[in-house]
Amino acid sequence: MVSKIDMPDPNIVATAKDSGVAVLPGVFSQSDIDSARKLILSNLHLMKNTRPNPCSRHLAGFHRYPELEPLHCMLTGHKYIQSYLTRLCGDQVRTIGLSDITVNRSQQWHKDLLRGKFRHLLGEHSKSSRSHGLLYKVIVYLQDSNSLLFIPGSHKQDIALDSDERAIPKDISQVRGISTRAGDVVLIDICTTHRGSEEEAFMSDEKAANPSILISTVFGAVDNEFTNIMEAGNAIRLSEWMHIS
Ligand SMILES: O=C(O)CCC(=O)C(=O)O
Repeated sequence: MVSKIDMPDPNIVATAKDSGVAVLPGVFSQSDIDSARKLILSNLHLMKNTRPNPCSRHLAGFHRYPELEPLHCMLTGHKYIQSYLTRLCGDQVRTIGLSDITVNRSQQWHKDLLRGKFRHLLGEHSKSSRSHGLLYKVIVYLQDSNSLLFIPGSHKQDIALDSDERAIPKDISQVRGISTRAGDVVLIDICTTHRGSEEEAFMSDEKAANPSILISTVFGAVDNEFTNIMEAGNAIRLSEWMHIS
């Protein structure tokens, strides 16, 4: 019998390639999710508050912290997730150091490319029309979630990366939402224009007591120019992030 691990669903692969986003349902159990939440909530002291909401936290490059490495392995070591990434990116994949944990963190429209003052590091790869289909972010929401909004097909469309204002969609009829259950996995092409929740969504006692958490990391093909460029540029951006107080 051919196992689920050997056989990525071709419809899900096609959705990721065509629209820029796809969901793998039910990859992790509720107990996996509960353990991941517990680990993050006991390590909030490692994370920064970079939003107005005092309950918001962010840790960029979380894979570097021994306490949190098991969470990165949860994303990288899962054969079923790997089977999709090799189908999407190439036979041999690796992560690039672009990993995040966010807790009650708002996120405006953007692409996950290097942006603002880091955009020049991409060279020709700043064009999504050239760079789509090569690097994918894997996101796991540690609760049911409908925060992710995106523009289908935007991973093939260039926008200027000088300001995230450029990512705000002019035609809101193009916007699609993604609803996920705790345990689902989201695959998103890093060239896709997307956003998370507004800041106001986290301004409640309920969110302070029971925060919305996501973990993510980005994969690309080994020996691929775009993989190497994003990794090198992200390392520079990450070293600046470390100095934000
Ligand atoms: O908060 C969300 O749902 C979206 C997260 C996001 O935009 C990102 O990880 O790049």
